[in-house]
Amino acid sequence: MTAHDQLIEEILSLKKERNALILAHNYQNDEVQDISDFIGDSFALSRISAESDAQVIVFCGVHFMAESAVILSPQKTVLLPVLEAGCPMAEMAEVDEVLAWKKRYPQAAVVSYINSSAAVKAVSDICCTSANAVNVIKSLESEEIIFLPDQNLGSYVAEQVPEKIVHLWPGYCLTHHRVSPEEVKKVKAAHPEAEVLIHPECRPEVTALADYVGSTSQISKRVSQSKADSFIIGTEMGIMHGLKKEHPHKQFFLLTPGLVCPNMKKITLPDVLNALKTLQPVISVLEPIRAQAHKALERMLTIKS
Ligand code: CIZ
Ligand code: SF4
Repeated sequence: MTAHDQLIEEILSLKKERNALILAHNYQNDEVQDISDFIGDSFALSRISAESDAQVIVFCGVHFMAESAVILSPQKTVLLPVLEAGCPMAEMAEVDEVLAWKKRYPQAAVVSYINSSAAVKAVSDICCTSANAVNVIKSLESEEIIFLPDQNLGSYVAEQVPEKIVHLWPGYCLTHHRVSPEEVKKVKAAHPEAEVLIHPECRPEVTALADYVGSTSQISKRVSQSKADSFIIGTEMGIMHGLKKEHPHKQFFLLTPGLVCPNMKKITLPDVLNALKTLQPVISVLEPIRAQAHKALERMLTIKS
């Protein structure tokens, strides 16, 4: 047995002993995805966590995702194997600034993308994911919206819902924002037959060149439903692992090698083992904030994607 096999065996046996569930985001390292019980987007994983009987959740993702799991099921022990795995975009919106914007635009409803801290969700009217953002905005009575923190998802949504005034927060995802339209044109020229699927966290001039714009879950669904044999994937490279596994006869090209989120790659198998051994680091959200953030997430649940 190799050291790697031994590590996996230890993780799986400790997982059983602890009655733990291992969840991995679509952007996680391949080997972390392979030992997980479920792979998905942040919201799907939080729901799985809330619905499961497991007492311990090992959330392999970034900080705001583990927080969302705590918001939905505070009675569980939610572990983030590497505490420093954060989302720089979520950190671009702080509560004080959000409160200042609310004062500046008193008529506006605050819509926070799930990539935000629990404290920011707590001062928002409703949350959204990249899959349901358009429907969330359409559902609001308010004509004016503060959309945070992603300016790219915000402008994509604003374009689809022109009847609303959308005040865009100036945040962005370092990984998706750096994709250029030139890179898209180049890869399209190299694979003209491939369908181009791009995440809305990319800049508007990039998504304008896509055949389909969607979240990670929507991109996976689109691949399953499409008749095309090859695809150019415009989101974080971790998603390629699941796509290739699920569709061995289809071809996938990553839009650019720069589509790597360093924070998503921080968690390794030894970190997962360590979290199971020590039951640390535990993610917690203070109670008044959790309950307020829960309202914003629950309100989102009433809207279909
Ligand atoms: O909510 C998520 O999981 C993120 C960050 C991306 C997506 O499209 O699934
Ligand atoms: Fe945050 Fe972008 Fe990494 Fe997602 S890919 S966790 S939005 S930095």
